[in-house]
Amino acid sequence: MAFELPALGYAYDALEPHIDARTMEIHHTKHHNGYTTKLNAAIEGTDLAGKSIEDILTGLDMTNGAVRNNGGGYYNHCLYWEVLNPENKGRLSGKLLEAINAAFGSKEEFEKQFAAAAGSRFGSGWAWLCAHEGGKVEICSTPNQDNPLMPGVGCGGTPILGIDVWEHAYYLNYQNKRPDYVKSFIDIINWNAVEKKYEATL
Ligand code: MN3
Repeated sequence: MAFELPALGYAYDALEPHIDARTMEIHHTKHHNGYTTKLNAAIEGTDLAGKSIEDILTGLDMTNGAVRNNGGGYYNHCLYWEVLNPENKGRLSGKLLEAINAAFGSKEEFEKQFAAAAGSRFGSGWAWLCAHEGGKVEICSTPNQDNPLMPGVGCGGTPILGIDVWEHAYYLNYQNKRPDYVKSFIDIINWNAVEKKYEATL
């Protein structure tokens, strides 16, 4: 079974004005599609074919550049689309709110630290909120298409929220103003989806 580019759960223009439709369309149909196609080509005929993406990433040989870059790119973007949705703006509750309060003191302080991690990632990469065994949450960041599931990368937890800070994620609308994009991203986090991912790790 080859990996497939997932459909978005919303229209390309659904996140405007935070993220513009053209950026979303190119990001999904060109970038994510490219990672998906190249991942499939990289694993075809190898013992990785047929494994879940999580198994591929957690057991990854980090010297395998094609699977590292394209497997990471495939997984990371699947998560990115899922954690965005303008309609769930601001609703963070339940066990995840408790874990965020325990780790950061408040949702506002979490947002500050998450924005700082995204803003200070030099060049291309991602910032993450990860859940560890026992329910503790932590922020980390990774370069390129690396992912905390990969061995020796990031904070080693399960990513439940991720922001893409590659320029292709924001440059058409925000140019060099990454902090403005990060702020907009935080405003449209689908907290219901993030909570579900968190609760699945407990
Ligand atoms: Mn991207």
